[in-house]
Amino acid sequence: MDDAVFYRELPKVELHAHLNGSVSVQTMEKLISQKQHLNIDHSRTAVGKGQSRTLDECFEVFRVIHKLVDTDEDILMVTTDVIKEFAADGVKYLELRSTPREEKATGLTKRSYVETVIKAIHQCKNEGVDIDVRFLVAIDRRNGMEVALETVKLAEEFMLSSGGLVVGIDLSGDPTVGHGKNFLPALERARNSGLKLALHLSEVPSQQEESALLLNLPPDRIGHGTFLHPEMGGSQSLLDKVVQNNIPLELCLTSNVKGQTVPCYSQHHFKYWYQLGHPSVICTDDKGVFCTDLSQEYQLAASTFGLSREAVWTLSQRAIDCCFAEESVKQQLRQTWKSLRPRLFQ
Ligand code: 6MZ
Repeated sequence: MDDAVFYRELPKVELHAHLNGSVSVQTMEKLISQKQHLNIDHSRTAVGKGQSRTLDECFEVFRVIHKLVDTDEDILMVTTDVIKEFAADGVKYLELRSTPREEKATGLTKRSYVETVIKAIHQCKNEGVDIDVRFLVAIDRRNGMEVALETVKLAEEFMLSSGGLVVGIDLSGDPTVGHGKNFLPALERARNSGLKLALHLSEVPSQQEESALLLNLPPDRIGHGTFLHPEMGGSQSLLDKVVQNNIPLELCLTSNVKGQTVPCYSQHHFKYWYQLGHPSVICTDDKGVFCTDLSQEYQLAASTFGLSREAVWTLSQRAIDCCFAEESVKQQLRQTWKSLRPRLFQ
């Protein structure tokens, strides 16, 4: 079996995917042609092969995408397209995250935003798309603590009314804006009400103080964590907190290299955590913006760090342990992995 087939057929778990960052070129084309008056071309919605941007410039890309995705119909289309694309890439379990937005001009509200994402998940399930999907409601740090609290309340409601589809909270957005301590009350409330916490931590340097505070919660998973460990300017005490609490890391190779927070693939912190034997999950972050998919990310990790197919298999299988869905779902996924294995290793 050649590599491309192996990595696509490999059953995978995707735990760190921002909805609007995951919109593919094909879906973007539909949006651009529906909204020609916005005069947006593709070069502003993605970072192509061999290109890179500063993290700051990446956040400009999201602002452009948000202009294109501003109605309930758009949310429904991008969510169903993204789910189907992950499924076609061999992803069996997906946790999507997205920041509820309101757009006065189109009638989009934060509530209808979440409802529409949930509707899309149901639609895909009813159509028989072979993937299990959960939703994390995202807090954009740019919007401050009051909005964060509102977001948590909305997530609590939907956790109860969505039949277990809303499973947690994500803290994301431009890491250079605001201080994590402002979000502690909202995050504590979320945790106490049973929502899981996936927090972007130390995506940029010099955030030790913020990371230490947020690690005390502690989060259930860490996004990026690029500068947590001592070799990257973090500290032993941060490392100890992550290791002692066994907090899985969501690691996104292409995103970090294209977003210029990691100088090159071989220096990606995946190597550090993987060698430590710490739970490390390969993810895409923004497959649309960074022009990648999860199969490519696994292949990239394997070729960069010399992982055998057996090691790659174990890596994808261990990601199941880090899902926020209930134990019965994880058991089903383990069964799926078991049944697919012979085909990959015949
Ligand atoms: C931090 C990121 C991110 O929520 O509109 N987002 N936050 N670091 C990153 N690294 C590149 N990539 C994406 O998806 C887009 C939003 O996800 C967050 C940002 O808040 C961005 O606006 P949604 O679906």
